[in-house]
Amino acid sequence: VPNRSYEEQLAAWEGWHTISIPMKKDYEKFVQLSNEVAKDQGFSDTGALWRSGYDMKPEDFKAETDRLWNQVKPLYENLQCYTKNKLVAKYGPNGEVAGGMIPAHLTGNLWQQDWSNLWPLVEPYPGVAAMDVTPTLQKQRNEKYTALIADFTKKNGHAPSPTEAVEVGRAADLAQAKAMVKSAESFYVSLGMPKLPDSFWDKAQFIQPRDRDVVCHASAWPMTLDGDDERIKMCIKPDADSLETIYHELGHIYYYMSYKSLPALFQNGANDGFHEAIGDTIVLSMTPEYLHSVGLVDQPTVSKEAEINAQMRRALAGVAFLPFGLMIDRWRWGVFDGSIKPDNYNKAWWDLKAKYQGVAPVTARGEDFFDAGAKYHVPGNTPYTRYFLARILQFQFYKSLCDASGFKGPLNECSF
Ligand code: X8Z
Ligand code: ZN
Repeated sequence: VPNRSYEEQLAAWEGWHTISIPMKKDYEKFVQLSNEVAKDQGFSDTGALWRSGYDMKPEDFKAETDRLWNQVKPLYENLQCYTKNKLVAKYGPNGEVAGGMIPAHLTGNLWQQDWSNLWPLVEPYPGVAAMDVTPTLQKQRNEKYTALIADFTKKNGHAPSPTEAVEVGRAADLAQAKAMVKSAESFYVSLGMPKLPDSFWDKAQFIQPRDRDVVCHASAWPMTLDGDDERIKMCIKPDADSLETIYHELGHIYYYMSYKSLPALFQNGANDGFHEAIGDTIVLSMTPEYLHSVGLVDQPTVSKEAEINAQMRRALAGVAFLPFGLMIDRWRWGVFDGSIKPDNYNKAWWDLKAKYQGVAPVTARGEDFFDAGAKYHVPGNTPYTRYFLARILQFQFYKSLCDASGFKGPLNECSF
């Protein structure tokens, strides 16, 4: 059950944002060094280098992202306003910040990039067609645990001690994580893709290790240029979020596997947005009917209300993300080209959050904080506009795949 306490969510949000305070000085230095490298390569700064990978001039790419954003902005504004009203219904006047902003700590996500956790607050027709796969995934994990405990007891002639039970718990976590990856793999295989190589199952990191600190942010890696060694690195949990991320990561893996016979120069996405969009395209095919067919949700009720529920659920992940996907690099492009200076890092960050996302902090966030650094991709230095593009491309890919599969009917009902 998600914690909806205003105060506890605020404490969690503020607590996480202390992580990046010490990064600010290093980040300033990093920006200088990175720009030197970009200049050596003939670009005005790192942002221009990042914008150069789209078969158009860097300035034209900026204009293209504006064009795309203006097309989807009305949809986002409706979602933002509807959600804000629901937060006001739940929290009273504390549910909004002056100017119709959503309080940054109340979206069920530390960065306000995915609002899926707000589902119970915003569900248009409560109780119509259960779409949350988390309870089923947790039940599956617990069933594995019970079975492994029984095995242990049978084999050892006694029930496990508390320490042994922890081991059994980890075995159950790992088995459940692999089962979730298997089910995603079977979707790709059903589309005619190959199975994942054996080494994937031996070498990937599926759950958080206990003996060392790791970066849990999910990623996918081609370990060689021509071999059979693709891996994901995740800390999978039995929930809906992890399941979608698995599909996302396997999108990268299948892209790697598909182009590994090509010369190294061609071993990349058409652009980085394509790479991010493959798995997300597949996720769109996880319709209520599909989820039901693989036993993850009860019988879907087919009705107008159920359909609207399903679309709202999709919007909380996809539409809510759009301005976030854009503002991260609006900030970094400004940082790299010098229009945003270190003594203005945090103000510029929150100005962009307000402008694009309509979210605001409820406590002062002065320049002693470095809130951008609390988002993985900033210190990790992964460009972010790719995810904005992917949120557009995934629908175009999805439509093409639905057309190619011969589907006729409303697009949202298509599972290719
Ligand atoms: O970073 C990721 C993937 C790895 S490429 C897990 N994503 C973005 C994020 O988490 O911020 C996927 C959606 C957006
Ligand atoms: Zn990705």
